Amino acid sequence: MVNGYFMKLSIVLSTQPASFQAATFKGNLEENLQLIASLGYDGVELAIRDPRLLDMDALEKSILTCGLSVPAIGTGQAWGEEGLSFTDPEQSIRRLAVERIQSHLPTAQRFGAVLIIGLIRGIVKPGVEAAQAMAWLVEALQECCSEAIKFGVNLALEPINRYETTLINSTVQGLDLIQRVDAGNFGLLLDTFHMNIEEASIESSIRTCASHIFHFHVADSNRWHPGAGHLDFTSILAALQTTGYKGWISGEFLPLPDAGMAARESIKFLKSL
Ligand code: LER
Ligand code: MN
Repeated sequence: MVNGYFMKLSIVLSTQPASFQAATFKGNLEENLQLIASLGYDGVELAIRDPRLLDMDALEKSILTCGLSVPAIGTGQAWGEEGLSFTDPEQSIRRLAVERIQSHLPTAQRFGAVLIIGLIRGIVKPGVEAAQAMAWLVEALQECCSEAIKFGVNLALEPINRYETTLINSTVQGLDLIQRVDAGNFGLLLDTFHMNIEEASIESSIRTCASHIFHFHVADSNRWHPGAGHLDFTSILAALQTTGYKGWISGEFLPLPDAGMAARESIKFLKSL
């Protein structure tokens, strides 16, 4: 049984044009913010490629005017659109990736948002040893975490399925990475779409990650909105609740049949549980 009061619901909105398909909202920012608020969401998760390209004061004003919070900031577009990563064999690209993550810290601080480390971690590129990629990853994360502490910001690494990256696919690998990075402001972002591919049991993995869960993405098995596939969200959210999770449940799913309909169906479904 899920206690509805534990759910603070947000949804992903891209602040800039992006090729990533599961950024639920793209396009006209003001219209999207108003629609998201009118559907009953409490917050909006911002996907930001490069914070230097945004007028943050104007963005904050628009968000606050709609009565929305910003629980998390997604950073993966710097990989998707620009190829930046913590594990590129080119030292200069690894440096740009670390600097890009650090450039998000004032924004994360301003909104009290978790900073997401998704695909910007990169992949094990051809010719690179897996152990070397892991060493670069740990080093980059340690550097970002120690800078983030100064801003009071937490970082959340998202285990991502094997078809999108070769680095950190599962919660077991994520927990191992937490040990290696050894920083109090470093945790995990769990995403039900990726978990459905990689975990033997979504519920028991959630229970194992427990207090290391800093943020939570929901999409159904087909990456449509919750309720459109075969995941058991009553059971998944009950498992999350037993960990004492006080964070947000953020919709990151395909904008199908369109973003508004998907967002509407998702919140209706989640609130019905
Ligand atoms: C981002 O949150 C995500 O889930 C990944 O699939 C990005 O490709
Ligand atoms: Mn995700």
